[in-house]
Parts: sequence; structure tokens; C-alpha cells
Amino acid sequence: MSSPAPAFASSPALSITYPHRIPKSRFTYKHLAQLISYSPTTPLRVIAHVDLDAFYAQCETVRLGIDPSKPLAVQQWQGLIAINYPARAYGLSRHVTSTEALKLCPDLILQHVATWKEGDESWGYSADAFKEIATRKVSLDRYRQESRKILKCIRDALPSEPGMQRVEKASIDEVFIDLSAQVHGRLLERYPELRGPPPYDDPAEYLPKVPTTVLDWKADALVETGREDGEDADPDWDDVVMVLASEIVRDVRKVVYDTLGYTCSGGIARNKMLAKLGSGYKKPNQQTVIRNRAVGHFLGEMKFTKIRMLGGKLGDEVVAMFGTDKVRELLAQPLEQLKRLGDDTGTWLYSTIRGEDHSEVNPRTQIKSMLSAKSFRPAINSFEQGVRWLRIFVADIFSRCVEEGVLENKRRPRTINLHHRQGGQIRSRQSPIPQGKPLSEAILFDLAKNLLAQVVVDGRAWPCANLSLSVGGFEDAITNNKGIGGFLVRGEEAKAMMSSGRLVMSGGEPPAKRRRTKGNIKSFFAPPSDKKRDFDAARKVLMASRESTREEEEDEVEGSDADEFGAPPLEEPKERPTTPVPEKDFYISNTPPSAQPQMTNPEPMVVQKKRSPEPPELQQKTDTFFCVKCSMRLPSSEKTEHEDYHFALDLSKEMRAEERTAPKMMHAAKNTPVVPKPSKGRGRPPGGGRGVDKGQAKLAFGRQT
Ligand code: TTP
Ligand code: CA
Ligand code: CA
Repeated sequence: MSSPAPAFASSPALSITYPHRIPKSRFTYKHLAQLISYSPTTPLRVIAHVDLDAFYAQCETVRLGIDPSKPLAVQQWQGLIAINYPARAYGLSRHVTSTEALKLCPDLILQHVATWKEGDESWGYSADAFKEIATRKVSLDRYRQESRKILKCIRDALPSEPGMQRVEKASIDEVFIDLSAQVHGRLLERYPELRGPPPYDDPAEYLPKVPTTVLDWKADALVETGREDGEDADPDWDDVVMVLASEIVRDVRKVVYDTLGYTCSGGIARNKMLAKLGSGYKKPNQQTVIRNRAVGHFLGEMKFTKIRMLGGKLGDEVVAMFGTDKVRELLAQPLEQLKRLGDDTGTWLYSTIRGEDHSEVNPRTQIKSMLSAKSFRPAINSFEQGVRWLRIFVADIFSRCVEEGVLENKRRPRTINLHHRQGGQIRSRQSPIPQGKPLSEAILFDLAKNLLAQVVVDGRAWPCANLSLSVGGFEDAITNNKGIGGFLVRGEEAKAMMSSGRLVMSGGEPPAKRRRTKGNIKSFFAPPSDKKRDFDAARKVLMASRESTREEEEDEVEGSDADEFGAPPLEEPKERPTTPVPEKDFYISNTPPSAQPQMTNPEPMVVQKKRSPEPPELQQKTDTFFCVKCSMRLPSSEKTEHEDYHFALDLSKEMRAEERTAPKMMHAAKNTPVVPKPSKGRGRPPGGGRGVDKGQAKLAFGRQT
């Protein structure tokens, strides 16, 4: 156990002679040594977060060689997705349109993000892109390329010895760096008295005191302690650790600027959560240190919705439950109260607002999945149109696969997924990617087409408001010859392949019943001739290939290129509280929760219910309406269609009830059911909705026409 700490490791006798006067650190040799192994529990731990300033905007100034002091914004359709700092001085933000922006800042350089155009082989920059939302989709490839260069540059600026570098790419423009091991090295270099061994060889011995009372923080923004005596307390080793880390971050930022011309901001603190808050504290081109002595004050002043993971739905839920968004007020809530959010979430929140976060910097940089998506305004209405978009998605995804080393057979995805949104409904289909032959764009395209064909054949596919394609389950490919085993599939994949080619449906109703009622609704929206053409096209694709599908499981998407409602979503934070509240935020998005791909429900008659009712005060926030019939929030733009949908749904229920009660009416002569004429007018029941015979209902609605 620990004994009174000596002033210096080399003179333990001092501790015996003058125990009361011996200055000592609060930290032990063990704490110090734990830095080498990146222990998330050592109180000397130090993490940096580096975030590029106005990232897409800088990408454009660098690409075009524009003077960075000129105001510039990156446009996506009519909106702005990135605004450089000179333009922010004019009051521009992501909430203004490009037209409003030009009024506020007539000299603004507006650069539209690169796009893929229907039919093009590759993405490019086009002056007219903003007018062509219906035929183009955004490409973030350029920004991804720059992101990769920056990441490499950061790595090159850090020590290359094994175990001395731990970097996590947290999104397209930010990284976490665990500087613990590197700082440990610098500490021993600069302060030989720390080299040990510890007195009595006891790692629980306290470290000597820091041999100075003043530290040079250079130009770093130092977060205040909020206490009058806060600065008076002499520095301890945790402060020294922060100074050294801050030096490293300054160097890293300089290398990035000198090599590639990008400015970024940094945060330095004892954990990821605080480091991230630090990098956003003073921008642009600055770095902020949150010393341990300043943590309480720093967080207390803050809105907890700024904290990682609390920016989305979970944060909203906490605000609604406790009626505040201030950390200080939430600190007054006992743990038991916070546990109303769930045991794990409550416990996570309790320690988070107290500045505790033991999550590790995860050096995994490999992509797990890739997504390409498009929201359609106006909605698309045919299989053929859908297929044209799939071609772009596949080109987009395949080019990213190539960068991942698919051609060299380094890594390859195992599954392909299609999400299809129609009204308030998401349908998802998944299929395994055959592993026995080299992956090609053509293979992906065929698989994608097949998935869409399944959705179409299954009914009620149009009008489609959003399509997204993703590949996932990336694995390191085995390069040697696997023999016949290389062509075999395993586990889920095998199960999926063995299923009959029909969907595995969720929900209690037997498939036959569902299919019939599905037809009722489907025939409601498109004229029969179009439907037939569409259906035939889809069926042809399906006949050509006998791939089967299964209901999709949720998949973490790392790289995404969706342009949901005018702005692409960034990658999600990869870590979550242990009981995550479903959260998937699209930027500037009024997408209803029902439209989020993790909620899949291939059951066409039952509209996806939200997992938990949303607090009423949150319901008014976006441009949505609340459907009391299915307890679901949907974009206002879909209101009419949704009401039509309920009308048709009620109607089909009514008819089913009648089916059960009405006597079967048959043509005596031919012994065939009476076939009613196709109904005119949307949703008018054949025969006025009364006395419809079972055969009629079946033929009018159940048949794929
Ligand atoms: P951010 O790092 O959030 O913002 P930023 O880099 O533009 O500005 P800051 O200096 O405040 O860090 O996002 C990085 C990029 O992600 C941003 O340049 C554009 C893109 N993005 C969107 O497309 N839509 C959005 O709503 C947000 C927040 C970001
Ligand atoms: Ca940024
Ligand atoms: Ca960022």
C-alpha cells in the first residue's frame, strides 16, 4: 500500500524526516504507467479531438485555389450545407437559402456540391446542379478523398512506433486521438524524476510534485475553473499532461495546414466527450484545453444537448422529461430519477454530465457499410425510373468499394440492402452478395435491380419518396484459393438463400391474407396499365434471377451519401450509451421517424408504429402532422396521400368483413365469380361498397394487374 510520498523518488529518506512538509502529487506511479496501455481509467489520461473548420467549404477553397478570406458557402440544391468563417461574419448559417444568403452577402461565392447525373458514368461539378434536383444526386467523394488525405497527414505527424499511435476517425471531418502513450514518453523525457522505479517499488506511491508553479499554455484557449482559487492551486501532473498534449495537437494542426492548407480546431481533455466539446468551444483554427480542474465549471454552464449522443432524440427525450436543457439543472436530479430513461441510459447520463466518459478511442478505421440514397421530389413512379437511380447508387457504391480494396480482393461486402419508402412505409430487402467470384459493378447492379423488383412485385411500390441502397458486412477477403468452400455461404446468408424466394414477413397474419389486402391498397394508386407494365418489368428481372431475400436487420452505416431533404447525413457517432435510444438524425431533415431506415416493416397493411410516443411539445417542431389512426408522425407533404391510404385501408377492412358475412354469389351458368368493372374515382368501392361478393373483392383487388 502507499506510504507517505517522498519529494523525489531518489531521496525517500526525506519523507521520513519531513512528512508534513513534503509536497506530493495526487497521482501515483501506477496512474502514470497506465498511460502506456491507454487505460481508460487512469486519471492522467489525455484525449484530443480535431475537427476541420467549415470542412466542405475549405475543401472547395482548396480545390479552386480561392483566397480563404473570401466568403464562400457550399450549396446543395437551394440550401447551404457548409459556410466558411468569413461568410459566417455576414450572419449566414445552414438555415438560410442560397437566395437569402446572396442578399445578406452579395460577394458570397456559392459552390454547389458535386453530383451524379442520371446516366453519367461519374460525378462532377455543374453550375446548373441546383436546378436539377430531380435528376441528380449528391456525391461526397471529393470530401471523402480530402478526408482521407487529412487523416493520413495526421497519422504521419504522430509517432509511428507500434503502440504509440491511436487515432479514431469519428466522422468525415474529425478524429479522436488518444495521446496518453505519446505524452507518457514526453513526460519521462522532460521530467527524469518520473522515470522511477517508484519508491519501495510500490506503484501505489505518489508521484513527486510538479517542479514548477507556472505552466506555459502558449496561445491555447484555457477553459476557466469558475473558482476564485482555481488558478492558485499549483499544477499537478494532469495539468502537465494537458500542456504536453496541447503541444502535440498544435504540431498536428500545423502539419495539416502546411501540407494540405486546411485549418482545424482542437480540444484536449481527459476523455472523448470533453475533448469534443473542447474542439467546438473556440473556432476556427484554435485549440481549447479543458483541465480537470475546469471540468465542473465548463460542463455546468453548458446545454447538455451539445454533448455527444445527446444532440438527437435522446437529448429531446431528456429535455421533455426534466423540463430543462441545462447541465447544471440536470445535476440536481438523483440517479434514480435519471433512470426513468432506462437503467443503463440513466447511469450513462449521470456520469456523463459529471464529466466522466471511459469510452476508448477506437482505432478501427475500416468501413462497415456504405450507403447511397436519394429522396425524390417529386416521387418516382416506375420500376424503370427506380432502376435508373439504382445504376447511380451502384456506381457510387462500387467506386467506394474499389477504394476499399475490393478489386485487390482485400475487403469485400457480404450483403446488399435496399430500402424503399412509399408514403409512411419503409420496405427493406436484403440479399447476400455471392462470395465466390470477383465483385463487379454489374453483379451489384443485378442484385440491386432484383431487390427493387421484389418490392415492386410485392405491390404498392409507387409513388416512391426515397430509395437507398447499401452494402454491408465488409470482411477481409481471403486471398488464397478457398476451393469449393469459397463458393459456399454460411449462417444467415445460407438461411436467406434457402428461403423460398418470398419475403420473410413480420407480423402475425398469414401471408396469403396479407397479400390479398395489399392488393387492395396497391390498386388504389396507379392506373392498371402502368401497373401492369411495371409489374411485368419487375417480374422479368425476378424470373431472370432466383435470388432470395430476407427481412433486413439493422446495419451500422459508416459512409453514407444520402441527400435526404436537401442535406446529407453525416456518419453517426459510433458509440452509444449502453441502452441506446433509437436515434438517427438527418441534417436539416424533416424526415419522420418512420422514414428512418432502421425501422423496417415489410408488412404493407400495417403502418410502422413509432417505438415510443413522442412528447407533444416535440411534435410541432418539424413540418409534420400526427396521424391519430396509426400514432405516427409524417411529413405534411404526405398528408393527403396518407389520408387516402387510411380511406383505402378502412375500405378494405370493411370489405373483408363483408367477405366473411356475405353469401358467395356465383354465376350459375359458368360457376365463376362475378367480375366487377374497374372502379372509377379514387377508392370508390366497386358496387358502391355494399354487398360485394367474396369473389368480387378478390378479383378487383387481390389480383396483380
Ligand atoms: P461540421 O463539422 O458539423 O461543420 P463544419 O465543418 O462545416 O463547420 P465547423 O467549423 O463548425 O466544424 O460538419 C462537417 C461537414 O459536414 C460540413 O462542412 C458539411 C457537412 N454537413 C452537412 O452537410 N450538413 C449538416 O447539417 C452538417 C452539420 C454538416
Ligand atoms: Ca467541422
Ligand atoms: Ca465535425
